[in-house]
Amino acid sequence: MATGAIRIGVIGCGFYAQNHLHAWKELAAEGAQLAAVCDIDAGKAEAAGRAFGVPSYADAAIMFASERLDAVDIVTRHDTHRALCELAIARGVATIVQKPFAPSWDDCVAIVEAAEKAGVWLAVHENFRFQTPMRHIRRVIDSGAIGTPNWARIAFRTGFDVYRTQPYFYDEERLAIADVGIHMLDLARYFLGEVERISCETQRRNPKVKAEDTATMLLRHTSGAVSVVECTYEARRDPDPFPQTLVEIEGDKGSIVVRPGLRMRVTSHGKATEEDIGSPLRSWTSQPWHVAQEGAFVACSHFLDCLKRGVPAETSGRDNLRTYALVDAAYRAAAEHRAIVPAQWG
Ligand code: 89Y
Repeated sequence: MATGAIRIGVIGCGFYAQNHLHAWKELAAEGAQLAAVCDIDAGKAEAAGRAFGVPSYADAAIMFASERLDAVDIVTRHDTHRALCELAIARGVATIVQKPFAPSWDDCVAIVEAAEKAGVWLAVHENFRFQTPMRHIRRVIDSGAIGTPNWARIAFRTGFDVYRTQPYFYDEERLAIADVGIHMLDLARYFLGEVERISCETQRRNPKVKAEDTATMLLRHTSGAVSVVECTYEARRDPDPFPQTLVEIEGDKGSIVVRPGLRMRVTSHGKATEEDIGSPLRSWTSQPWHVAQEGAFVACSHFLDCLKRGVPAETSGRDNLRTYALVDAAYRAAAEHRAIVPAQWG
């Protein structure tokens, strides 16, 4: 890839994109250069352009024609992802796209195929696995302290008003699994490996919401491990851990238990230790969102490092198809009342 700074255009300047914009700005020290911003809402684009001192556009095609970009970070709603990815790929611009990858499996596959055919680097901004607490857990697994992981529970249970900042949630055709369950399923892969089959029960506990707001999933991993993967926006808990993911993993030599407040207790060969694995606050992050915001920062930092080294991202388009297949399989499992084998590609 480029030898100088990596010039990045951000498409989408809404609520979540602010985290990406701050991340790229902070990563200037590592060789990222936020070069331009774009949003179909010209007001949002101009505000971001002013705040971050870069040119702004209301049309992505014009941004591509006017700017020399090494990479684009697409932080729009998923129904726009395929067209925007195809636009970037056709211009040979390395592409990062926010999760969920696209509205359908066929769209995701088409994007991956287009990128591979054109030889364009493609990554999905699937960020929960990049959160500091999740990286800590993975380090403990890799250290061998709990032996071979054979059971896990991965849970995102909150009653935090996510509808205030993401009001489109009310009308989504697919909600809890597609929005946040996708992160939990990606973490299940990250901690326990690939999945052989999945079953799922969904609930709609909030009558104002069109789709499911709660899902309870059961996964059999190819290693033989089993995981229970849960997500809900309708838990009434005190403390409410939003947006923390709580994890329990058992192995043949010990266990890892992460409780609200992100305290991790590791039992290894009969001896228990405890540590704080909370995310640090950055100058632009704030409680309680900092856990998720910092995950977005670490993800961007990972993508930058991969772009500089010319290697695929951990969450490349090809890799993310496996997470997306689990999302699709979970919806099918819930609809058909049976365990489903996730689709495979390539
Ligand atoms: O959209 C979701 C995500 O990806 O992280 C947290 C969130 O904003 C609400 O659950």
